[in-house]
Amino acid sequence: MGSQKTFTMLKPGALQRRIVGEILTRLERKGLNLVGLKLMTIPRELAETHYGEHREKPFFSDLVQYVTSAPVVAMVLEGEEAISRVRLLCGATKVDQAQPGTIRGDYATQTQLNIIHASDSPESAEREIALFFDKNELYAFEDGNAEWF
Ligand code: FUP
Repeated sequence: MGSQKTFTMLKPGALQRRIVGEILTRLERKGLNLVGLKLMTIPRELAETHYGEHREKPFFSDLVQYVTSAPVVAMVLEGEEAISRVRLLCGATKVDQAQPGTIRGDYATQTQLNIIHASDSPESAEREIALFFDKNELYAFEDGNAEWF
């Protein structure tokens, strides 16, 4: 057990379908702390680097085209075992394997448009956070115990 940071991205379909709030609510309810958040259009080169492990796959160019086609919500979440917990909340990559109750299971209609990305290991989390966020865009989470809350 230990606190981890993980990179998560809501893909263009989440914005188009106006379900960003619902997905963020699920992540926050599970106790994950939001320490980085931005709306951005991903430059093609960044998308190709981010998904570099899939460069040879038949779906690579469609995937890059999709995630660069409109803004995404990029975020960094922090918490105990955040990497595996966020993956569990996301559900399986393939739409027909994503269980009901997971984000993909409840919202995704096609594997290629599966709503959300989340880092799958400590190495990918570190790499992806650095690709998408400058250090000064990340915040320390403050518990809501100060009097002005
Ligand atoms: P995940 O880590 O769950 O996002 O899964 P992958 O890294 O295997 O896949 C990255 C993205 O490629 C998926 F979100 C959608 C796309 N993909 C396809 O379009 N078809 C596939 O068969 C597998 C992945």
